[in-house]
Amino acid sequence: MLERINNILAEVEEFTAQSKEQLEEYRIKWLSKKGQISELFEDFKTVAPEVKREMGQKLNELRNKAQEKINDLKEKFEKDNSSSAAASIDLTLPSDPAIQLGARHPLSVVKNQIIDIFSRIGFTVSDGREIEDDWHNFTALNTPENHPARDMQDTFYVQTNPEIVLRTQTSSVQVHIMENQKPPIRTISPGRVYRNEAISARAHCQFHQVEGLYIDEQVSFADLKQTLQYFSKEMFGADTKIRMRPSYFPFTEPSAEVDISCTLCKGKGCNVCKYTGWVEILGCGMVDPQVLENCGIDSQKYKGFAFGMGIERITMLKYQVKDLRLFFENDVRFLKQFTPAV
Ligand code: 2U9
Repeated sequence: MLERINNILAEVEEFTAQSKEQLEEYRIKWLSKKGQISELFEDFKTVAPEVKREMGQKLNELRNKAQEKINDLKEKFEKDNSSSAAASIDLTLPSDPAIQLGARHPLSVVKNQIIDIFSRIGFTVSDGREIEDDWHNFTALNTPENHPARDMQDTFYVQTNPEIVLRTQTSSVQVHIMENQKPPIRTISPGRVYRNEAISARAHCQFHQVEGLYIDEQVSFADLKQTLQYFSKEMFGADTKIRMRPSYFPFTEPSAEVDISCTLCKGKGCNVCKYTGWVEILGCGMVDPQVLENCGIDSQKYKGFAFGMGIERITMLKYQVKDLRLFFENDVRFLKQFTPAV
């Protein structure tokens, strides 16, 4: 038996396979259930007790060496295969013309422009959740239950739970910030919001907002006006004028709506501005002291301004898009028109 073991061992040590098929042939020959080594293990059962130990060690050594050899050669074949496949790829060839590049979505393009403009004057960007509780979406923002302002935005409730909503405004993100950070706070929150509205060219049940918030010891309405004037000129061109009209929001007092001089007719009057020379772009105001208190900020010490705009609205104005639904269809022929210069 020892002689048979030594013969196979010598064969294993010398063996090099020329092909995967040959390797498989030898694996079967040595290690399969009916292979030579398995046969030796069968015979081992009848070996005399005094040589059993030595023979057992030899047999195990043979089986391990054969298995190792098979594994090594198998690995070598796999490596050769993949490197020869890699070598056959010509990286200098032009790519398949049938594969078309997509395009950045216009809402992302404009969102990034807005972020860029506000970053330059020290605003950070805050993200938050789209499923929000009643406190952060409404109550902290001075809109308690039965407040008439809740009628202004029809809300999607999650699983008929009146406490959990799809956020109707990204100011909810800033409530979290105010609860967790000490002023000064200077941040914008871009993101998707939801309102239960019928879909048309001018309304959708989901859209995107950027809300801004600045809280510090001495923040005035003049700071708000300057900030929005800077934004409007950066976004729509240096000759853009702004005007503010008094308005009402539950979370700001005083509140205003901001118009810019019509980007198309430069204020002369056209059908985009309905012959008024002005188009509305956003809402804003001084943060109501009650909102500061709701979020744990001393309203005697700190003041703040806030503003909010719809990204779709800004994009439609900037690029003369006439139908809101185009933003949600993802037709690449539409999307490709907005790819920013790199
Ligand atoms: C906090 C407190 C107050 C954000 C503001 C507006 C005015 C506003 C609308 C514009 C068009 C939303 O997309 S829209 O429908 N927003 O008019 N938003 S002031 O006020 C805040 C924000 C955060 C803590």
